[in-house]
Amino acid sequence: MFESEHDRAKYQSGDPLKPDEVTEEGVIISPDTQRSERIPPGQSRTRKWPILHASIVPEVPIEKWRLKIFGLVEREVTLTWDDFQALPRSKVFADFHCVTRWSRLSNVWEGVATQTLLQLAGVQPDAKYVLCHAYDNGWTTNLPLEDFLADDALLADKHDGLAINADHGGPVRGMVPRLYAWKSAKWIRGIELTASDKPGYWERGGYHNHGDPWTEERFGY
Ligand SMILES: Nc1nc2c(c(=O)[nH]1)N[C@H]1C(S)=C(S)[C@@H](COP(=O)(O)O)O[C@H]1N2
Ligand SMILES: [Mo]
Repeated sequence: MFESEHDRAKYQSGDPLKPDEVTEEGVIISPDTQRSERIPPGQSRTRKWPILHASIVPEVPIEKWRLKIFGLVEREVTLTWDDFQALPRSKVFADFHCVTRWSRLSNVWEGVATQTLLQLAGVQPDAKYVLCHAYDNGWTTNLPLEDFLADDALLADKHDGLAINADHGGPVRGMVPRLYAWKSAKWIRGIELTASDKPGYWERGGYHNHGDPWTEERFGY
């Protein structure tokens, strides 16, 4: 039933952990996990962790990994792996909803809050949108700055206590739990702040520009 040790480790055999069962101090609880019905309309729970992406799995060695924060910032910032690891850490308990109709509940993501990263660079007043750039052939996704800066949004290097592997976007992936999963860039390498909205890879391909799973913003505008 399992193709790899990773699949076995990530399989959820029991009921999903409830937000009030998270006992660890300081974990941010994504508010959508506190809804009486946690699974958005048209979705169903997966116990596995499916792997989904548009093209390749880029191999990004930690020594070569860089994160650039640019565009409408006060100071352009380029972080190395060591720089990223030295930042204050954030831990988030959240559900994860893919527009192809699976939802993986009760994930614990660990990394650096998007708020922390944008404080480093400073946000210019006319910045309103974010375009996330990834290592897989220039893949991008766009979202409003406000959604990117949600309290439960982060750049994660760990999932449920283990390093995020290359298939799932390691060394570092974006995680914006309140939007459909394509807004969470795997293999993230750049955060670009812009004044006007620039549609990303799947947004140009017909996916919804915003992607709220609760109102089924799946396709089109
Ligand atoms: N860089 C990049 N990020 C991406 C994608 C992609 O193709 N490239 N696919 C998105 C989609 S559609 C989903 S459902 C999730 C899947 O994440 P997972 O493979 O870890 O489950 O990654 C998202 N982030
Ligand atoms: Mo997806």
